[in-house]
Amino acid sequence: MTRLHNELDLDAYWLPFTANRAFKANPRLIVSASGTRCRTDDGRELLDGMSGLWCCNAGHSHPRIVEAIRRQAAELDYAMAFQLGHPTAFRLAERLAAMAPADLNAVFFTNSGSESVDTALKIALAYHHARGESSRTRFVGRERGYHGAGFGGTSVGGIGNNRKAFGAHLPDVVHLPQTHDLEHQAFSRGQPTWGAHLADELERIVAVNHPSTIAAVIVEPFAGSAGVLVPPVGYLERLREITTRHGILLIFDEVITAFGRLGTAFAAQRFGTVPDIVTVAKGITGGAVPMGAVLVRDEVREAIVDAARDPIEFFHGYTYSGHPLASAAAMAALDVYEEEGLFDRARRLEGVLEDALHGLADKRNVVDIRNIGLAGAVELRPRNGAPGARGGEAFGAAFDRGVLVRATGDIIAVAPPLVALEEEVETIASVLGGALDDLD
Ligand code: PXG
Repeated sequence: MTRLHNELDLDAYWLPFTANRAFKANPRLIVSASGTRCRTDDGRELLDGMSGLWCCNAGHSHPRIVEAIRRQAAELDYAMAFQLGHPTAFRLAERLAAMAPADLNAVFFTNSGSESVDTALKIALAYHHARGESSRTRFVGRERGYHGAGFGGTSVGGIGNNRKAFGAHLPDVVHLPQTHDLEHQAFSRGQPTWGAHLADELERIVAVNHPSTIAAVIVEPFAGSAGVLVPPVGYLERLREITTRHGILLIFDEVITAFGRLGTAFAAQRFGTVPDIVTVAKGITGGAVPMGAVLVRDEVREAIVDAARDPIEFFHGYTYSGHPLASAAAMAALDVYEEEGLFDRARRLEGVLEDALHGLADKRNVVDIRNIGLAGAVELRPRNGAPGARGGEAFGAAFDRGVLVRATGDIIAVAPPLVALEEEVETIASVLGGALDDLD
């Protein structure tokens, strides 16, 4: 079969977060997908070990979601988003609020994780402003955190490569230390027992800067992009305790962790820790239509709304906030999660993934394996003088053997769709193991 890309001019499309020159020399194209499988332009079938990119939690092109989008597109493609609404967005907001823990009852819609993060940061600033604490403008992020590609998210993010070309970013950001430690945590199953004390660094940051300057702390419950860095037992609880004590808002960036990745609707439920603001995207629609949302506790919204002198209480939003197609896709995705019991299923598959991944411990160059929920990572020793090369080659070798994983430097991440069969979860790990055997 001729490869589709032979007929394509690859020049104009500038791919995101991609080695464009290498890609265009050896393009990999997906032309269709269904359930846990994707098909390439040269007719090969791949098992999707990454749920798209942490988003297709219900598998690809779930008929229920496809039909909901189709019907919504025919009925109402778009309704003005400012000073006007449409029913599906209200239903979705109500449903998300009901799924969320505690009083995370206000839902602000966006179109991506990056927009959710920027929105959450602005809500935090507006909250303190409304309460007469305008000096609280500083944000605390974390080393190796990823919060999207907006200026806000890049600023609180802790990945040097994502920041180096873009100047000063938000002026007032401090970073907590990251939580992963090979010496104390290597080959942990689930949450490592060592490391809760790393949250105490927040006390030092608060003391040095004074609480009255700090608006919010933002962390991913587990860091996804950096390679599945699992929070130590007690760590998130301690962040909650310190932030509460100092009047600082706690934001959980749940773009990856919400909608079943951890066997619960939100990581906040899995870890028994309720933040003030939660950002989501990705799995909210099962990846079928772009959408994000920010869930906000009653007190935070009320402070902003009650203090407003303008009729418009919060000067922020997007043309496509609560877009009808996205809202319809999200309602259908939530139906699928519920009716197919996918969050419980993720919980059941967690042990299967854990055993399968940790079975790779003796493979060459493996320095760590870690997992939580339906996510895991295998960390490889970097090749001398060529960091990231081994990870990239592992991705390529797994692809050639029929499984999609994700390489971030020398860390291989996997996050199977929640609909995956036990055998498929095992296949993802065994194929990755075979790929590792291919590498020097
Ligand atoms: N926050 C978190 C925690 C994320 O993981 C974003 C925000 C930004 O979302 P958008 O929708 O704007 O991309 C993300 C995105 C990877 C990978 O390789 C992870 C993401 C995106 C692309 C690749 O792990 N997460």
